[in-house]
Amino acid sequence: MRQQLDDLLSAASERLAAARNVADVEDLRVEFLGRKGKLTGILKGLGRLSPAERPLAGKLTNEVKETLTGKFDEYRQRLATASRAADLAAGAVDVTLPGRRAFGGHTHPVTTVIGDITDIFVRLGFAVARGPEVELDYYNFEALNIPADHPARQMQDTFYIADDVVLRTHTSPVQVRVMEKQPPPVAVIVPGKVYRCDSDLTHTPMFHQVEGLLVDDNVTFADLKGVLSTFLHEFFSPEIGVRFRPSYFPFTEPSAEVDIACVICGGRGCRVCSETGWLEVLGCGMVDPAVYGFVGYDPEKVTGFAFGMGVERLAMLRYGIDDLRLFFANDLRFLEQF
Ligand code: 2NM
Repeated sequence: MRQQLDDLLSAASERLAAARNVADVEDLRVEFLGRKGKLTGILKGLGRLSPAERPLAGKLTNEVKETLTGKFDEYRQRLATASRAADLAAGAVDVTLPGRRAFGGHTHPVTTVIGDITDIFVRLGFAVARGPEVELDYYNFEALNIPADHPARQMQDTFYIADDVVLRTHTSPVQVRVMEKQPPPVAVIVPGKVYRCDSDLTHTPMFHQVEGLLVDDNVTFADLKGVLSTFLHEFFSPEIGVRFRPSYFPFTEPSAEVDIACVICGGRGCRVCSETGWLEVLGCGMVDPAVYGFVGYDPEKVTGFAFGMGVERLAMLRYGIDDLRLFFANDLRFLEQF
């Protein structure tokens, strides 16, 4: 009996030492201490002993049972702790590993150029005005002295929303709205999206403009030339050549277009400037007195100049971009260069 119990104890100890996890320990507990287990088998044999032997044998059996129960508890505890430590180690973060670079956004070059243009005019004393992109025919055309039979009104240039509602084809209607609301003096620039029913290599149906307007008493064409030359020298370079050419717009008289010396060839002539040495960058003029009539200004008392420029065109010249469509393709390989 004693030998049996000693064998059982050493067998259980040996097997426990080889247990790899809590489940192994539980299997062994069932095998040794369970209702059909090995110790129960020995206990059942107690009945065959003489009444004199029984008390000691019972005591020994109970001692072994307690010893084993304690050992099982100890191993269960130890393996559970080890398993938890292994889980934690497996899921641990190595704070010494190099980090993954966060994806950073970029300002779109068109946005950058609008900001730069705006900054220059704000420093010259202009305020920034904005207005609706869906505009009444009256503000987009009528009040700008563009009569109903003017070619710019044609369906092929203008997106019509209704008979008298259009997507604005320029930001000038905002200047009209500003003049309607406030008496002179006025000095505003209007950056924003404009829309024309036009799409090819050099035209997109939506593009960006910055237009400007300055009205006061005694504003002259010399003021126009001074402000716009200053702007171009700040935007491109203080050395760049600038020239004014007579032109025509329905809302200005006289009107002019402004060229800068070609940014590619410096004026000698190349493919970009069509061998002329010059690049057109602005339209401008003295506001036609007819426009003042629409907004309630007295053309006998005030004069002013206005101008407009295409943002994508200026961005192309500044950054040496030869394809307008790159601005709208949203290809990160292009955008990340700015
Ligand atoms: C241009 C060229 C010339 C212009 C005129 C006006 C307004 F509202 F005052 F009449 N706003 N913008 C203007 C004048 C725009 O863009 C090429």
